[in-house]
Order: sequence, then C-alpha cells, then structure tokens
Amino acid sequence: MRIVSVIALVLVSLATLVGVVSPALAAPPEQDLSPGQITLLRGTVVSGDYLNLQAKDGSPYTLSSNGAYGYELTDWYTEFSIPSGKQATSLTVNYRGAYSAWRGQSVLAYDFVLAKWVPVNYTTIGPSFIDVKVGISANLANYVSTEGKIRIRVYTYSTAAFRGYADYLKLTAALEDVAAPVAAPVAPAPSPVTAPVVAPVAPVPAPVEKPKLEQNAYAPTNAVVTRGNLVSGSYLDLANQDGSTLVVKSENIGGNDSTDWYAEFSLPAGAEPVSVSLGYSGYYSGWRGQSILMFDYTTSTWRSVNYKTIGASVVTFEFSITDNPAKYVSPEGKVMVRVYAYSLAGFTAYTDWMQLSAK
Ligand SMILES: [Ca+2]
Ligand SMILES: [Ca+2]
Repeated sequence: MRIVSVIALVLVSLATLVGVVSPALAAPPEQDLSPGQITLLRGTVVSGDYLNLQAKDGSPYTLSSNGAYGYELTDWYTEFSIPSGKQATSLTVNYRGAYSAWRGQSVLAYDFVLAKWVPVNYTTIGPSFIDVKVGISANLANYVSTEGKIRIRVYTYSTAAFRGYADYLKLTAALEDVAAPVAAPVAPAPSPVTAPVVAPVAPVPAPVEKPKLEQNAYAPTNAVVTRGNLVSGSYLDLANQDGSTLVVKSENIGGNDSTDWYAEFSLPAGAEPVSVSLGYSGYYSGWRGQSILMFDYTTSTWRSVNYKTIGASVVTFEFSITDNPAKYVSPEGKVMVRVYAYSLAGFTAYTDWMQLSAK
C-alpha cells in the first residue's frame, strides 16, 4: 500500500516535470518591411525616391524645403504592407537621415481608427547622418489598416530654407499568423442536372471605397502660430469649452499689431464632405475684428469664411461652409482653419474652443 503511494507520487512528479519542460513559446519572427512609393506633402525632390530608403548607403532621398505660411517645410510619408495572413505584434521604425543644418524632425504614424497622424518621435538632426529607432507599442492595432497598411510620415519645419536627406527607412515588425476564420456553413451545391448554364461573368471591380465620415465633430489636431507669440496653451486646449485657452499675444510689424495662427483638423484621407461647419469660442483683451479663413486646396489660397468683432467677453458661434466644402479638404484629409486679428495697438487673443463638423 505504502509502496504504491510512493510510486504514484513519483509518477505525478515526473508528469509535472514533463509539463515544465514543454517547448518554450517562440517569439514571433521579425521581418523588415520596405517602404512603398513616397507621397510628398511639402518640399521639392532634388534626387532619389523610395528606393533610396532601402539601404544605409549614403545615397539618400533628397528634398529641398518649400515655403508655406511663413515656414519652410519638408513633409512626406510612405506606406508599408504587412504580408497577408499575418499581423504585427510589434513595430519599430528605423530611420537614418541628415539635414543641411540642424533641424527638428518629427516622425508620425497614421492612426487609422482616430483618422489622424500621431507624433511618435522628435529628434534634432544636423549635417551628419544619424539613426533614429522608434518602437511603437501603444495602440499598435490602430496603426495598421484593415488592408494591413502602415503609414509613416517625416515632417520638418524651420524659419529658414533647408535640405533633407533620408538615407534609410524601414519598419521592423514581429509578425504572427492571423487566426484562420471559422468557415461559414456551405450551402449544398445545386445538382449539375438542374443547374442552368451560366456564361462566365467578368469579375466586378471592387467598388472604390469612399472613406466614411463616421465621426461628425472633429477637434483640432495641431495649432501653428505664424504671427504673434504663443503665451500658453496648445491645440489640446481647443477641444472643449472649458475656459482653458490657447493664448496668443500680438506682434508689432511695421506699426501694426496682429495675431495669426491656424488650427489643423484631420479627416479620413480622401474624405469629400458635403457639409462642413465650424465652431469657435473665444475672446480678446479688447475689441478686435477677427477673420476666420480656410485653406482652399483647389487654388492654394486662404479664403475668408467669417468676420466678427469680438471683445473681452467670451463669444461662441458656429457657421456653415456652403460653397463646395470639399475644396477645403486635402487629399490626406487635412483641413486648415486660420484665425487672424489686426489692430494698431497690442492685444492678446484667447481661444477656448474650435470644432469642425463634417458630413
Ligand atoms: Ca540609401
Ligand atoms: Ca478649452
């Protein structure tokens, strides 16, 4: 009886040991994904294309900056594809580049769920090539479209013209198999005798998918002061009517004081809204005339869409854009709304809320 118990105990222990030495979970294999064609948003190509991003060989994709809104900019993005049947469990951006002079460079990744670009890295880069490595872990799934695309953008601005040299850009992805979908029950095949003879039908091209504007109200995703000095706040203060404001103090140029800044909104790429309205809430240190302008991408000009005299008490108003609102949306879904005020005396502009509604 006692011996039997001991033997049983030994067997249980052995079984436990066997369980412990089961094969360790293998980490999913990592794979370098190569960039596709470059979409240039700002800047002029000096030389090269996306193929120059394939190797760290000193042969870069070279851009010269373009002037816009008082700044010099280079801005471009490229798309990576995850092989079908795979999904990413980690993503790392590997970049190598240089600039003609020291510049601050932002790397952004496109969040397909929130339909906006999200900054993932900021690095100051000078005339020598340096490597930038950025791991993307939070909300990883948001950065991969349902078609397995990932968009990475490189954005640089300055008050002086410059050249940018991008020698290398790849994504390192840890990939695992997507679980096979459960097969839907198959309807019984019709008997060959009764099946009518059907002429072969040419495959119907997949409908071009228009991005759906699922979200109706958009908060700014960026704010840039082009005239005047940012005293406090950021675009984040514009999201709610809560008394927290973006504060810009006027700048005197040639005897006149003005504030001039613009907010950016991000709609899904390719969005063509049929109806757009803007909301504003804010005040000034004293009575000022305020113009609101929108950037018309069809003519590359700012168009005045609203003018109002605003004093030291908060005013809140909304208005509709009636003439072809889609012209204010870039192919990437960007909308720029500019707020301009002008006076002979210095002043301060306080903006509490800005919102774009689109359908
Ligand atoms: Ca290269
Ligand atoms: Ca606010």
